[in-house]
Amino acid sequence: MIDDRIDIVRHPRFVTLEGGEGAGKTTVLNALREAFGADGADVVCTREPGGTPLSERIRELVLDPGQAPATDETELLLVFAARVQHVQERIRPALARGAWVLCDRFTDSSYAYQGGGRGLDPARIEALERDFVGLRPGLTLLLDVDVAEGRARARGRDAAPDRIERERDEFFERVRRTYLARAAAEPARFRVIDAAPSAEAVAAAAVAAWRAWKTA
Ligand code: T5A
Repeated sequence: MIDDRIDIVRHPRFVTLEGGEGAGKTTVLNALREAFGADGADVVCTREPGGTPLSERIRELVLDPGQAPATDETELLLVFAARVQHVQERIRPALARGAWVLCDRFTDSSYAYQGGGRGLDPARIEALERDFVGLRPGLTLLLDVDVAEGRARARGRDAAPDRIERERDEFFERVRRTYLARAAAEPARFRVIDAAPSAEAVAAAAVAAWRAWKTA
């Protein structure tokens, strides 16, 4: 049998932001976009699930609280379907033309939420990553904050909680533990940012971590 699986390759111009609910990724993404621009870099900012018209429609299915309950496996396959489209249609072409890609969440979210949160076997997630994605970030900034604090921040926004935000605290504790375990296992790729201080301080720490990594 021919093994046509793709290897997982880290790309140095692919940067991702990860973290639990309300960690401040959106705030940090805006600061990083400015910093990239100030350095004269061509940068594509995008998010997951989403980033292409089809992937954004899948996002609606995944997060819609009115959607009939999905099985954990269906949820996993939906986020990967969105990711495969996103990688092929948007991320790889941007990297190929020399741009940086800054993405709010990527495959680490699947390990944290579907693996840690839902309890799915990480080996199955890795099989999907290897067979259909084949790409890892050069740098992942993990914004780490206490679950209660992050959830309080997320609740402070106007938007109603989505399907995943309605999960219990224990779910998000497992998500956090999974993220921290992944960061410990891949120290060359991850930088863990303490997301407890003010939004401005967290954004400044994230920009400094990116600059230090870029020049290392
Ligand atoms: N998902 C995603 C999966 O389950 N599997 C997958 O594979 C993928 C890719 C996506 C959901 O999908 C799940 C994970 C998620 O549940 P999302 O919109 O990306 O949804 O994720 P959320 O974490 O829900 O996004 P949030 O908008 O809640 O969090 P952010 O972006 O981390 O936080 P942000 O910047 O919007 O800030 C939230 C609030 O806190 C304030 C902000 O002003 C804002 O009001 N804030 C701070 N307040 C005090 N101190 C700070 N340091 C603050 N930083 C921000």
